[in-house]
Amino acid sequence: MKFNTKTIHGGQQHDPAYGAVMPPIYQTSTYAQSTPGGHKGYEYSRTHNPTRDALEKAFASIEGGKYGLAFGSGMAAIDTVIKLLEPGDEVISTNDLYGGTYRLFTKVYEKFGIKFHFTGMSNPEALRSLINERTRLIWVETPTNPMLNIIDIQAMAKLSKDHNLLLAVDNTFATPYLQKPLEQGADIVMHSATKYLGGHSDVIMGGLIVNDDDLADKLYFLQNASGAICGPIDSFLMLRGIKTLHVRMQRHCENAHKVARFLLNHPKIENVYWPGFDHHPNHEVAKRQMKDFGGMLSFTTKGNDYEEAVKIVERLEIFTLAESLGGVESLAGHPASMTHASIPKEEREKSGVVDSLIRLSVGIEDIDDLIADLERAMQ
Ligand code: P1T
Repeated sequence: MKFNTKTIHGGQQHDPAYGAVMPPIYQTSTYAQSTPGGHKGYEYSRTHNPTRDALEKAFASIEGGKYGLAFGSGMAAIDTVIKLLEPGDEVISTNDLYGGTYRLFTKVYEKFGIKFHFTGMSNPEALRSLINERTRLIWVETPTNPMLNIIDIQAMAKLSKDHNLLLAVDNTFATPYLQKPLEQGADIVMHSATKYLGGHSDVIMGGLIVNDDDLADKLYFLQNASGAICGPIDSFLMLRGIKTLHVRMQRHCENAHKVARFLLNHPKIENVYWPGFDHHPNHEVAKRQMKDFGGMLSFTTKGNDYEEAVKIVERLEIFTLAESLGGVESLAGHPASMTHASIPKEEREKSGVVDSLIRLSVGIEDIDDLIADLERAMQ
């Protein structure tokens, strides 16, 4: 089955009870048993729920993996991965990453004795010096949030295999429409499904997809033991969103391409970060690894002027000033004060998250309206 068919049918079957084409919303916490342990495969909805099961199969299908797990948020999914580790273990992570992930690593898990090394990953060989006998996991976000750096998944997979480490890839920005990390050697794919997978800014959800049986068992155990699952209505909405992923992504990419070119030529703009440019430092990796360049981009204004950046985002009318990304509607964000405020200024500026940085999630509206909105906001 090709990807554009998997988004609609992957892992799905018509409901055996009445033939419903969409998996019904099984809004139930528990299931009747005829005798203790005598049930029809479902005991309690933290452990399993038919609507969530359908979604988990869809997650696995679109990522080309064997097992999918759905969580109450992207952060809950990341949290579950880190719970695979023991005190004293070490993680090497991208230094340019979602502020909430940085916060979870440094403010929650360092306290439990896990050590995190944050580093640029454009040269995978340079990472070897950070690896020691306690290193367990490499955490990669690609494209990175918000600087749109591209990390070579195959090179990271080779490095992790050489040292017997797990490689986890946060595939939120790219989605499996653009890249499939498991096929490139990753062990775990993670999603903030809140974003492109859901696609309509109406659900908070996370996902994990893996191939390895033993790893899947450990993650299912943690999902049930900790309980950060998502409910049946959200599972249904997510299934509905995924059905149009390929069509939406195609238009997100087309529109972002045009917005990136418009910004590049604008006199008020200093830098535009978008992996589709020939001059982007990781353009060649992006071309090899991704089908297209995605719907996200960031830019800075001339003179790194904070006031100017704030004025621009306030003046936008079609782009909504808001946290999040990946919905059909265009959003603009100011990472330094919003999504990445939990990273100390000194740290975030090292990876380019300066005060004038604006991040755009380019939606699927008419491109002429989007460009006109940006033009007006920058006058
Ligand atoms: O918000 P949640 O579903 O819990 O997902 C967290 C998360 C994880 N990984 C990446 C790459 C993300 O971008 C996010 C959430 N990001 C935003 C809310 C944002 O505006 O960047």
